[in-house]
Amino acid sequence: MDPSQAARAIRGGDRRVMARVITKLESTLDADYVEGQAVLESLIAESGNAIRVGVTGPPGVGKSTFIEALGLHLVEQGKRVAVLAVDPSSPVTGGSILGDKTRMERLAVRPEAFIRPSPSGGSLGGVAHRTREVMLLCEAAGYDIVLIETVGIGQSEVAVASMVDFFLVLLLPAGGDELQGIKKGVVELADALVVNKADGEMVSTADRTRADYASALDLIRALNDEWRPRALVASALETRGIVEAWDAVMEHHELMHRSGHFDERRRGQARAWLWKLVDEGVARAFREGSGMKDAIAREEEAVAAQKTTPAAAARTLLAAFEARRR
Ligand SMILES: Nc1nc2c(ncn2[C@@H]2O[C@H](COP(=O)(O)OP(=O)(O)OP(=O)(O)O)[C@@H](O)[C@H]2O)c(=O)[nH]1
Ligand SMILES: [Mg+2]
Repeated sequence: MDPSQAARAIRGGDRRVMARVITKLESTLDADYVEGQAVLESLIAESGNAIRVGVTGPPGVGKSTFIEALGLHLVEQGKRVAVLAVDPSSPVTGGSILGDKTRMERLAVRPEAFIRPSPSGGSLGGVAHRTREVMLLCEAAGYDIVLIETVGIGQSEVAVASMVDFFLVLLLPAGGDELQGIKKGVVELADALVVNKADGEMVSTADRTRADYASALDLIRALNDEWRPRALVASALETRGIVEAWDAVMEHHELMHRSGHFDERRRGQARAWLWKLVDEGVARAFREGSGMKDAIAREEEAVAAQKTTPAAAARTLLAAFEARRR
């Protein structure tokens, strides 16, 4: 694959080439990955123009249904929408956590939409990293909005929050005033909480739940003073509350642009990503360096047997690493 030719095709909206490059970026073969990177590098200047929205929430809350309804709303507005997923493999089953049930069939048939499931296998770090690169590719291909689905357990929502402009957390209507199934940390990341499945018998429960979350949000200091995270209700199934949720995204977007926080957040995210890659590279070089494996085994054993302190062992290993680099 010639990188500049592939880049041209992607700019021109060639989805077949795009899918091929994404497969390369997701490949565990170094040679393929490098090829994919070469294409991404020639497109990087054209990335960054989409509005990036993360959607998280517990399994089955309706993330895919919500994203499909939102995506359809956006394509009706003449927007081009890319949908990506960050799905860490389950440590228990080894399989993916996000259900395969919803394939967003109505959105998938729209030529204005591009839907890409999560890269399979690999660590969360690896999966999130690939999704980030695919997002940039989608932007260079002219998609106006990138929606990223991730399941609201473990660290995946933190990974997604660190790559989007707006982080939307879906929740279920809860009985009484219990704020069930949500960790404080996730609420702190949220730019909006949406109580989904506000339909049928659940309408009034959903309204109450929304009010409870709204008061909970009042107690948590906003990330910055300009934006106060919203609590909303929706029925993804009946396509209600979708427009209101999108209005919140747009309002947030305009506010962030006016204040300069938009660029600040993006620059901070890009810098953090750079350092994550550097840290990973250094850690790999450290562990795989010649002679390091034996030294590491030795020091690990010494620490386990309380023959040395972890600090002293770390010093020894770092000195060994330094020495072999000179
Ligand atoms: N009543 C009702 N059901 C809904 C709503 N949104 C989604 N559902 C249903 O809830 C089930 C799960 O929906 P999904 O969209 O697959 O949920 P998800 O959060 O993407 O699920 P995972 O990806 O498996 O975590 C499906 O049977 C949907 O039809 C809603 O607003 N109201
Ligand atoms: Mg889903």
